[in-house]
Amino acid sequence: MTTTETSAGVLPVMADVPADELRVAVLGVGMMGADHVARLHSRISGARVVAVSDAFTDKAEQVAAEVPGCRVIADPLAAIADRGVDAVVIASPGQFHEAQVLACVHRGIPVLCEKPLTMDAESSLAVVRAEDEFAARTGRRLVQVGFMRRFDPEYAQLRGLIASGAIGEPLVVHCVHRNAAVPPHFTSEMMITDSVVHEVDVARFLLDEEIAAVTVLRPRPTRHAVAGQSDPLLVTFEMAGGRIVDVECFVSTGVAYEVRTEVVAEDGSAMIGLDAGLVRQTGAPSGAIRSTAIAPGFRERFGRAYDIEVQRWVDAARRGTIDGPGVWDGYAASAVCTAGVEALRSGQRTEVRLAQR
Ligand code: ISE
Repeated sequence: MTTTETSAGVLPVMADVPADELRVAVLGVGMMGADHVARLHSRISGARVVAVSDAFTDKAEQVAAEVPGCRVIADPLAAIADRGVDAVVIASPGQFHEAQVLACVHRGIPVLCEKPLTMDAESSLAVVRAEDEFAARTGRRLVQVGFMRRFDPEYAQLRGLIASGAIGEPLVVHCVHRNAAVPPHFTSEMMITDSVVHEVDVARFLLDEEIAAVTVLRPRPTRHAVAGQSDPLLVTFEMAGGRIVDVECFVSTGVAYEVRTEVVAEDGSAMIGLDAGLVRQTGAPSGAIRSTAIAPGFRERFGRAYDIEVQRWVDAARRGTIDGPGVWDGYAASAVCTAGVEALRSGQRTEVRLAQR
């Protein structure tokens, strides 16, 4: 067997993989992981999926069969340790992230971890400390967190507009986060940790400051809410500099996938997420209407963002580093969601406790 020198040391080269191609293992091939395998296989250059791992072996085998040369490695930690793997995408359930991300850091290989980084602020901080220690020794970062909205052209444009000063100082941000439906196990807590978490990252990304406190209001629930759960929720973030971000999170609208963000600033405002592609006018039985299509789900709405995110991650990983939100962003999101769940339960304004870096 031939070998090659990489950031991780001397690795065996698989016969059918070009020497400079990043050999990726994808852990967890449910909806998101299978999507990433297909993306890496068909649309991303410079990388190849060489291994997949999933608790459901049948599913792993089915996904692997679509990618020539891809193996199934049953144990995800064995996949991370495998000398034929240069980098890892983690799309497994959140409770496994901590051990898997730490194993990547200990082996010194780049990893793209879907949110959440870990299940709570304390364990996310442990990952921050482990990667900081690696970075102090090597000067490189390894962990990128899958906040894909940062790569969406509309969010990037909105951030650029704020940074240009053209609309003046931002004061208030309004966020709408609506899903057509969620599975029956989806609780109000998950609305914070799974859905609002994206708005946490958006607020920090657009305004470039931390969130200091969270308040959660429970309006009258829709009759379509998962039994016993509060849906919609109204969440406010008080930013460290005094700006306010409000989020309407409504996950059983029965309509489609709607994610909008409006920044209200001193000299104007700007909004994204209108799905205003083709505007159609038709005569309908009850009168003429003007309509546009709405993305049915997050994979359609953010498909381009995922492609850009993964291509940039691959390009950076081939240099042994990352190019996107890192461990601190993952930790800050965990800390805000911890405060958010507390605020949901208590009905009280809850301060976010961030550690020193
Ligand atoms: C899901 O996990 C996502 O990440 C979607 O972007 C979000 O809209 C949805 O509410 C979450 O459940």
